[in-house]
Amino acid sequence: RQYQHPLQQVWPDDFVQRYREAGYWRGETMTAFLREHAAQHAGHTAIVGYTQGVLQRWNYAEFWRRVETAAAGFLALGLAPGDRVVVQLGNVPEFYSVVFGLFRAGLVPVYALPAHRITEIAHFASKAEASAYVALQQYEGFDYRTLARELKAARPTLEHIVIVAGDAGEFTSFDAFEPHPALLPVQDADPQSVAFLQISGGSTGLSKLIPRTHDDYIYSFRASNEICGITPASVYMVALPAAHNFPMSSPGAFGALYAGATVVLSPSPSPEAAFPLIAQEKVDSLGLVPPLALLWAQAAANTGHDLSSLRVLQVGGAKLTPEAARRVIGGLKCQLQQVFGMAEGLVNYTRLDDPEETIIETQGRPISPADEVLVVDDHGHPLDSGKTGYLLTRGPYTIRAYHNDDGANTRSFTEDGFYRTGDVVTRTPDGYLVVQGRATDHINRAGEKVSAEEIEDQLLAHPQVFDATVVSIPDEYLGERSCAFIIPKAGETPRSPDIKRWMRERGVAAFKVPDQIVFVDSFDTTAVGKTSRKELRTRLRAQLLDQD
Ligand code: J2J
Repeated sequence: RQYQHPLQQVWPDDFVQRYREAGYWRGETMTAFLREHAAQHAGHTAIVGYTQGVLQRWNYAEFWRRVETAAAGFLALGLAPGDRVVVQLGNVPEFYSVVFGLFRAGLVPVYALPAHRITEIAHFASKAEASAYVALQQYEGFDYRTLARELKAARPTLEHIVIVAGDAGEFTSFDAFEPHPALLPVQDADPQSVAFLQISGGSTGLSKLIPRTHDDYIYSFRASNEICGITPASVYMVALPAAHNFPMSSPGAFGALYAGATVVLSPSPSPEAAFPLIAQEKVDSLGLVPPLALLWAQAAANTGHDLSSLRVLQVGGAKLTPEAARRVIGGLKCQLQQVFGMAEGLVNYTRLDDPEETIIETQGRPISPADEVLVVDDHGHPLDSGKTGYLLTRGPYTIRAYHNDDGANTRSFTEDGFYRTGDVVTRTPDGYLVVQGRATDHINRAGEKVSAEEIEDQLLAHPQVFDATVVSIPDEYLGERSCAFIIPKAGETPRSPDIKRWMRERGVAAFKVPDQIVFVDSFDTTAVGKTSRKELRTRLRAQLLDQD
């Protein structure tokens, strides 16, 4: 196979040439544009956000100074260019000084979410063969030094643990990093090398790692800026978790920083946290998942905060139904933009000047003329527009392989390099996509994707569980929620709160704990052995919905 060097780009040579010649890949790096902004408009505000309750405001010069200090600090620990570093930070300005510091040092961040716990973090550390872990001392009431200790015990080869803000305890303190200009690399990274590893929604089993290169990722947010109207005067809010691909790159904080605009971090996506910041900083664009957009539309109707600076509200991560789209438009008096994207690459947007019907009824069209989109049937044969099928894609910012995962690569990519998105879509004659559902069994819980298989595996480890099948069911607020059907072992009568608590205590992200548990004697009376898990999930889901 061609994926010998997992940290190098894996597009075949003819595609590399094509994407360069077309000007999509320009040989830019994640650090060059920041350095330039620091020189050209040093005093312009780059980042505003809270660290442990204290509001910080960094201009581009200050931000760049912090990036260089971070870079030198990581290198002074003995980390070497190319080393992977698991980063678990919340919506704090340091999220950006850490990750850009890692880019500046030629180190490769692996983005974890604040909700992840030891099970997920240990998995990322192994898959990435990480040398270091960076976390906040505490965030949303959780002390990450506890997790760091468990990680150290589970992964003795992980050498460095760096704690940001607060008492680092026995670990290295990020706040104590000092500038060492002599340690910094003279040259920026190779634009075609992997800049970071993003995590997949995990449609089957554990999350996979997504290698994104400087060239491909920069193209995706540079082009997004144009589509979303981001200029140096823009003020973009990160309301979803900063590590998510959506608020990072569509156009996200990275797009905003590339444009030389201002990024405002909301400590939480709730209207109570975000509305005062929108009013104070005159935020003009941001992205939300559908349940939050609906909540915001409701809250906006009777808020005392001035939201008139809002120009564009982007909604994505899960399907926004036409009815919900109308409610969002009615509640928030700004332009709605639907975004259908994925951390693996392809992002679709409705355009700001599209007719309202397109904005309400579709999930947009691809960023790039070079995005190849196929809608295929069960046998992989391409279908005409108007027909519903599986979405396959390939293009200048869609990966060709996961990092260090041959099994997933065989399943998830076609022979000719198309990524199997797992989404079921219809394409309109003018190239817009309407998401109809998906082929893979995951629960899209308010934009957080949880693999049914991963939860089932967790549940099977419980001493009272004989078998478990997890399905998604519609939820008024979350869009979908998870329901676990459990067959207890003979003679056992487990209780659902105990199982949920047991799962949390095992150290998995809270959003993976089943929302609902139904105990059953058996899954079916007929031919269980011959039924696939997938069919079983479909059947159990239907039975449950019938009862309602
Ligand atoms: C239906 N399903 C959607 C939408 C994503 C921008 C926006 C979102 C993501 C993201 C992202 C959807 N309607 N509007 O990375 O840059 C579901 C699909 C898709 C999966 C990807 C971005 N928008 N989805 O959500 O990697 O099933 O990325 O394949 O988290 O979310 O999830 P994720």
